[in-house]
Amino acid sequence: MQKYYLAVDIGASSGRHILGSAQDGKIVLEEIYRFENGMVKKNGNLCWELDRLFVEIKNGLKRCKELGKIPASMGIDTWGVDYVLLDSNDQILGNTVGYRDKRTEGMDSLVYDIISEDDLYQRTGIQKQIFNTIYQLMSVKTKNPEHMAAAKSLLMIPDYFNFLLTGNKLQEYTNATTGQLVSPITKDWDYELIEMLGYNKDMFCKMSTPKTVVGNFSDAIKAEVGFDCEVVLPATHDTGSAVLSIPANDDDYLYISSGTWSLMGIERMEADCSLDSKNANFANEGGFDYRFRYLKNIMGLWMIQSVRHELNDAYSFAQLCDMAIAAGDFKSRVDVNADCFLAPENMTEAIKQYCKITNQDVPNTIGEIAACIYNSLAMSYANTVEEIEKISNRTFNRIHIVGGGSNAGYLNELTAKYTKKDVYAGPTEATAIGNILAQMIKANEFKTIEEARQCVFDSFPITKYEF
Ligand code: LFR
Repeated sequence: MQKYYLAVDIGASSGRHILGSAQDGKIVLEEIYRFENGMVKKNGNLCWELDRLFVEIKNGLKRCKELGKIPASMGIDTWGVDYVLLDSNDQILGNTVGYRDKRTEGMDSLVYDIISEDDLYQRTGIQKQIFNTIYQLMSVKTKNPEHMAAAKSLLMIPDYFNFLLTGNKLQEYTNATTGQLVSPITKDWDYELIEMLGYNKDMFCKMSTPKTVVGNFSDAIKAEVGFDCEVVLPATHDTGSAVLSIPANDDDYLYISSGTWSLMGIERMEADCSLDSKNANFANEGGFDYRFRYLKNIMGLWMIQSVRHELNDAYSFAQLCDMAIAAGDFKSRVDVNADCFLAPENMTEAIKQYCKITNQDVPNTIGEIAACIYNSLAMSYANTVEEIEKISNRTFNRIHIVGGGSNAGYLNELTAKYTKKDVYAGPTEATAIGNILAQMIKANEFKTIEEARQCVFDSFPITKYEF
């Protein structure tokens, strides 16, 4: 009988249930369920709808049952940095605030009053992002101290869903590292740092690595979805799963995990927590088998996704690319990583405003806006390549782009052009594949990461864009 592994992969804009199986030496995927995601305004905060997302997770499980394809195991991955605090009755304290909310404004300086920015980087190796868990918790400590005092557990989002499925509370390592509270040396919570910051130390759960079994479904979930299943930890940070599925076994490449964000970097066995690395704003995120993901967050497709929404989703991404190509001569560029693009009221206006204050031509047509975004993104990739090559003191031959954004042919062409490197695009479902690979490695379908990555290479189309 065919053995299935289920990936529940929830990104910032959508979630999906994907069944994976090994057939004739290849991985075969079947998407069986998809749902929307996004942050919504609730009592003035941008929040995730975690209750609805959990209903969607169960809906997708019921779909497995309907199809008669009961997975041998399942794993959940999501974005990083966000979490819930649970009280003594395991109820969520406060709003389920998401990372684009403005509550973290000014929280960096409160953190740096306690520990200098340099020391913080040397301890954690994590890139400063104003939305990191460390700054979110400073906002809770200062604005809702009663929540921090009452909190019995802090669970990152995938860990929370795993808890709802199984009743067990574990903290998965790769997702935890995104928060800037984990030591790359001990690979555990940095309790000394946590105490210095005055955060409730007791709420942090036991650190567990990918391949750990969280548990089986609780009786209530079994009854509701109609079957039992073992819940296994993949790299629950979506980017961690995406990086596991890069179809290469040498180290002569950089990768971009391309989606709402573009995460560009390399894989490393040791963390680089030097000040040079800090000043270039790189992160050493924890990866599968303790391989570090040395990378930078680049604003990514969020900008074009936002512009598309502002046009009432009237155009497909392919159409927007075509308009950008037609406006190819438009020369204005923006710093895609500028704070003003993180959560503007209106992205189109934010881009126009940026061009205006930097004395560049203001984009007027949709094509000009799109050309400005795509070219600026590719330019940012090229700058990042330069920085990584300088810091690591070596050069890289090519770039692998994985994830949904690897479909954007025009952006891939621009990436090859600006970085002067060959680009290999695909697989598009990298995150779900990485999630499934972790489960397959756990089940001994693959002995090593290398075997698993070779199988990704053999199983999915990869398109080359020559520089
Ligand atoms: C990508 C991602 C990034 C993280 C950002 C916010 O989906 O997980 O890696 O920096 O979302 O959590």
